[in-house]
Amino acid sequence: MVAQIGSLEDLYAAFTGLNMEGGWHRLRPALWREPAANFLPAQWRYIEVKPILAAAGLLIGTDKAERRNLTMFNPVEGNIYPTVRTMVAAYQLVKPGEVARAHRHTANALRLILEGNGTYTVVDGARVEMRPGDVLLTPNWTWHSHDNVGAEDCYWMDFLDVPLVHLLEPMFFEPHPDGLEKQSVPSDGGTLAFRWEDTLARLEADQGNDHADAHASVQLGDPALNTIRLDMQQLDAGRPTGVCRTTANIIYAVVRGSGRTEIDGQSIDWNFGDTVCVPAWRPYSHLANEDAVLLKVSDAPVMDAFGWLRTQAG
Ligand code: 1HN
Repeated sequence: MVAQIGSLEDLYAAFTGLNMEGGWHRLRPALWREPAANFLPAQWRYIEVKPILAAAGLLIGTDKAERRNLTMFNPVEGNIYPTVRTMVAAYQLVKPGEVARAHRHTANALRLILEGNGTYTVVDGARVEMRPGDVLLTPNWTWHSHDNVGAEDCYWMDFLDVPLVHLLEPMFFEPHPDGLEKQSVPSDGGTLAFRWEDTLARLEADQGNDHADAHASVQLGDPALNTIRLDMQQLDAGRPTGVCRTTANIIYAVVRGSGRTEIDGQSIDWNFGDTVCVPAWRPYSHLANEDAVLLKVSDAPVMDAFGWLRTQAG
């Protein structure tokens, strides 16, 4: 057989049907000098999403929807799920009297509460109140359900590493056999809860410190989850940040205030509750037009674990 391959033409013809290719003449190279732009800078406005989620609240009950949420998919061609390569962001509504049943999955998750009091999340039997500005973690394989015993609609944002789990394949998911955990004990959430008032106090204490992409910045957890790093960041009105880029993929949530983020030549104006994504290696800078707080959700721990975290600050 080998004896018959006497020319390059023969050689390439010999690959046919064998699922192999010569490393020297790929259609698309396997290696390139620096991260290529693929996922797009993008934004979702809470003011547009909220009425649609409210409508879903009238049309779909938590009896029918395991979770009543809207997931944000990046507009890059061919994509139908991730917000950035490794993470997905969603908006969720739980109305008074409703329960989002208990389940667990290998994907790590966290929530940022936007509006509404009187909702509790139960994480591995710990019943934790969720209040606006709070960040609550549900790590890999922890049971979690959410129930609204108050009088207000509760809106929040979810962030999960589901797309990373899709890429690496270790997906397991299990609905709770009883629908809800039978026993739960009231809890302040311990290391799974970051309270808004505590975060604000920490930001206040960080005033005057310089950060590449914020005027004050505190990390929630260290890191919050094995795959996700969280930083709550303050931007002072009228003071632009420097231009940064990082191999980490970032999703921002607007917790307070309004402003504009420049991402790789694109301007994105944002307000309370908006989602803004900054895919890997895109240069970005922020300028708040009123004092603002952003939650920065990134996959930096994944990059860091493998020696791939590179960050440039200008
Ligand atoms: C999920 O399990 C929750 O438990 C929220 O509240 C959002 C988005 C994608 C996949 C699973 C939750 C989710 C999710």
